[in-house]
Amino acid sequence: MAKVGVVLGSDSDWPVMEPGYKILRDFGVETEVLAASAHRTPDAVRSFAESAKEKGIEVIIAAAGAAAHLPGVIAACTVLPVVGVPVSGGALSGMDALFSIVQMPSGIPVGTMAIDGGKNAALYAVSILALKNEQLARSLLAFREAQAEAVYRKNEALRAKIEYGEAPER
Ligand code: RP5
Repeated sequence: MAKVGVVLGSDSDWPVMEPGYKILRDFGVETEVLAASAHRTPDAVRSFAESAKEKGIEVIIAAAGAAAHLPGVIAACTVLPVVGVPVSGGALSGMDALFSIVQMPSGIPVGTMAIDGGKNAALYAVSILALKNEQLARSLLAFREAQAEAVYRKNEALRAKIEYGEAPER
C-alpha cells in the first residue's frame, strides 16, 4: 500500500496536520508521522529523508512554522515529492513560514500549500499516489462528488432561509 511520510517541525504543529492525517487515514493511505526539526534535530530529519524511499514512502508532507526550513531540507535529501505546509502562529502569523517554504532555490522544488493547509496537503499527496493507483483515483473522485453535493445542499438551505426572511447563519 502507498505510504506517505508526515514530518512536523514540532509536536505543536500537529493541530494543523491532524485534519490531513485523518484524510489520509480515510483514504486508506498508510502514514508515518515524525516530529523532527531542521534546526533542533537535523540528523533525525536527514536520516528520515534519506531512508524514506526504501521504507516505501512515495510522498513526504512537511509542516513547519516560523523560519520553516524543514520541507526544503527534506527536499534536499531525497528525490521524493515534498509537499510543504507553512504553519501559522508566532509574530508573523505564518507569513514567515510561507516565504521560507515557497521561495526554494531553483533545482530543489517543494510544492507549497496555503498557510495551515494541512488538509489540502493530504489531498495533494493522495492525487500524486492516485496517478498509479486506480482505487485511490476512484476514491478521490467520490470525495469530490460528495463535496459538491454538500455545497448544493448548503445552497438549497441558504436559499430557503432567505426566502423565509431569515438571515443566513454564518
Ligand atoms: C518551528 O517552530 C516549528 O515547526 C513550529 O511551528 C515552531 C514552534 O516550535 P515549538 O517551539 O512549539 O517547538 O520550527
